[in-house]
Amino acid sequence: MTAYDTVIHGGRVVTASEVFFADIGIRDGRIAALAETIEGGERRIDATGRLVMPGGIEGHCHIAQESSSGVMTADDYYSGSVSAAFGGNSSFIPFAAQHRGQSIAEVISTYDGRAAPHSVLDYSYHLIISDPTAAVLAELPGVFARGITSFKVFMTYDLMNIGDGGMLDILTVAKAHGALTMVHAENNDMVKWMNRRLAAAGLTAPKYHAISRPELAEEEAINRAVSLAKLVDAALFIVHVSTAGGAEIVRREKLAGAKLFAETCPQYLALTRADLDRPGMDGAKYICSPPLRDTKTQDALWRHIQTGTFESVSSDHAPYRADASGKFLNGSEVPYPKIANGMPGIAMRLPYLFSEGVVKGRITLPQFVQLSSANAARTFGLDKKGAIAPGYDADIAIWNPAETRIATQAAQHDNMDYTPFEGIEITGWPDLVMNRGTIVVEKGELKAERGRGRFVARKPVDLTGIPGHRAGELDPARNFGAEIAP
Ligand code: DUC
Ligand code: ZN
Ligand code: ZN
Repeated sequence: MTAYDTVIHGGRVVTASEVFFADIGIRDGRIAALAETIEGGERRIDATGRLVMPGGIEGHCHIAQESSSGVMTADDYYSGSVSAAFGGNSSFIPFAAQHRGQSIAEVISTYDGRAAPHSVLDYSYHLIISDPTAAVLAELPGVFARGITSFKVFMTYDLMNIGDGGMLDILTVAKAHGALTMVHAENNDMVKWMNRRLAAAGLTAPKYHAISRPELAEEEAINRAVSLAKLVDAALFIVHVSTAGGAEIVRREKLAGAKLFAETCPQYLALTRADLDRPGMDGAKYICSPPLRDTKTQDALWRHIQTGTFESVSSDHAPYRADASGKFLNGSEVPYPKIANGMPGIAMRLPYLFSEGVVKGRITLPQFVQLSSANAARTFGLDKKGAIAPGYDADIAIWNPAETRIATQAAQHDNMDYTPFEGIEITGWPDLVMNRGTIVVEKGELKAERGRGRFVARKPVDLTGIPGHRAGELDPARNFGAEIAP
């Protein structure tokens, strides 16, 4: 009987802080040993010439989710998790979305039914709250107890926008339980005002989508969201930051001590609003919110990635096919506001970040690990993932850093009919991906069974070392002694 089920040997291990040669011994789905040389193992995997890294944790993706206007994503938990695995991820956290009038219990049970029988990877959910009634707020402690410790709210879209008061209510409950509130920050009225002006001028082609959602709409909303969170000293995560101005606010407020986290996404680094002006209705494929910006913004976002403004680079995989099931559910020649919002990218996130980040010398290998998994583990409370260390889940991706391939839709494993990354040359691809010691993908082949992934109960957000903000008006020492109950 050998001490290890699997030994990965000869590879260069990358953690969030070091790069070193080591062998890894895996037993019962966990990393059991890390040493210069490990003998034995029922199975030995030769990683010579390869990088051995924590499997990616995809912290922002939409899987088997209806949008507020009723469009279902093309990917379910099977195709979504398979596609994620081919892109170097060992786990993912899609959203469980409440639509108005639904109880949270109903939402969670719906997504359990969608995920458990199908996912090939471990998963959790961020809960989207669109209707924070007293009854819904009262359900949240039970959700935290189950290990769903983060949720997303919207400041835009009429059917999702919960208003500033709703946000304060949610932030307050979240703070009481150590949960993290994630926010889509765009000023709803600015966008609606732009939509009316553009419609009145007959400017409804896909390219005007980018114009309709100004940079200032994001900047204003980020500033407001941070102010709301600071008032109650709650933790806040700004999703899909797409502007230099928004990133600057994040940087400034982090420095000032706010309990603030943020991400950007590959599409804001790889594409620009010029892509929305492709011939015919092809630009519809590039409609996402916040919208694509420009090359100057790309440079600024890279600098923020390099200098630590963002915890993660996430895909915001929101797959709607370019047909009547997705983008064109409302017709093929409709004005941009009627075109489904979002693009796929769950399998391209890490190869793109590796190629443009590590290979081009913009970030180090440990930074890649931080941005792809380690920080997500800490922020979203996955305390056994995101590291290569004894006791952690054997969630491991073995990468060939030298392999160059052109990205094509034909090579994707999602249910989509296009990739926005078509034709981009990528150097560095995952060869093998494992989740809790089980090989999920190896040499371009799926090896894992449908439904093997497990729900992961998450811990509260780790706020160690973050001072926070005490608003004077809520501090009994400075507000005439008023105790304002949460
Ligand atoms: N927000 C997202 O996070 N994804 C898709 C569309 C949106 O508005
Ligand atoms: Zn969003
Ligand atoms: Zn999203």
